[in-house]
Amino acid sequence: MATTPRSRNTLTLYSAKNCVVCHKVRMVMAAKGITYDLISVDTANPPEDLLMLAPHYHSVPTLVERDNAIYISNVIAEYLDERYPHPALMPAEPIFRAMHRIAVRQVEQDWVPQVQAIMAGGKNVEAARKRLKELILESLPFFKSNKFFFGNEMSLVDCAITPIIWRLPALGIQLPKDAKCVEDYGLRIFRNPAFMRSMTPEEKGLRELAFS
Ligand SMILES: N[C@@H](CCC(=O)N[C@@H](CS)C(=O)NCC(=O)O)C(=O)O
Repeated sequence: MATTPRSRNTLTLYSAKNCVVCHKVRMVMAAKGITYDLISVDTANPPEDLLMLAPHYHSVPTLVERDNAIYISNVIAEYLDERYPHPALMPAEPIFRAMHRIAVRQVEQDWVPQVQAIMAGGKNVEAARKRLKELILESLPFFKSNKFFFGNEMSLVDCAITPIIWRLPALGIQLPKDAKCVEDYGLRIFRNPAFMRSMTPEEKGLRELAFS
């Protein structure tokens, strides 16, 4: 994953040091064992090459493969799942694929803005904490009944959700005792070496791991 001038990797990922959507893409790459060059971006001061590669949408994550820049985290995640099919992170059946896409979209539209509002600080933090907690608690049946969010196989939905669960203590969110299944779900994935590989040093520092 190291960036070196002599790297033979064909993929480069522009990514921020602590960002749930970048973390989602790094999780997909780690789950599939994809090697790539990582360029750490300060989003307040994006590098010139990122501005040139994705002039209309110079956000992170942005994936570059040869001369092509691919952006929007969900587009990157699905691209990687098609380009590197093993292990598959989407089911084969169209109806289940649609269900996965809905869940990933809900995390992006409802959960991620709360995380970003908490990280931004200011007067909206408490409302964002309350809303994120509600959203997680509304999903308890999924955390409770399966090894992963949608069954026994890890999917893109888990890659979207787990970076948020990892950050809960750092975001100042404590779930009630009857939501222990959420932490148990997280621990099942956190214990996987691929999850550790998906994180930047800054993200690793967001939580003290207490594996039981
Ligand atoms: N919908 C985009 C959102 C990505 C996003 O919010 N990225 C933030 C960093 S966490 C960013 O790059 N902000 C700076 C900018 O948009 O110029 C995606 O899923 O990729």
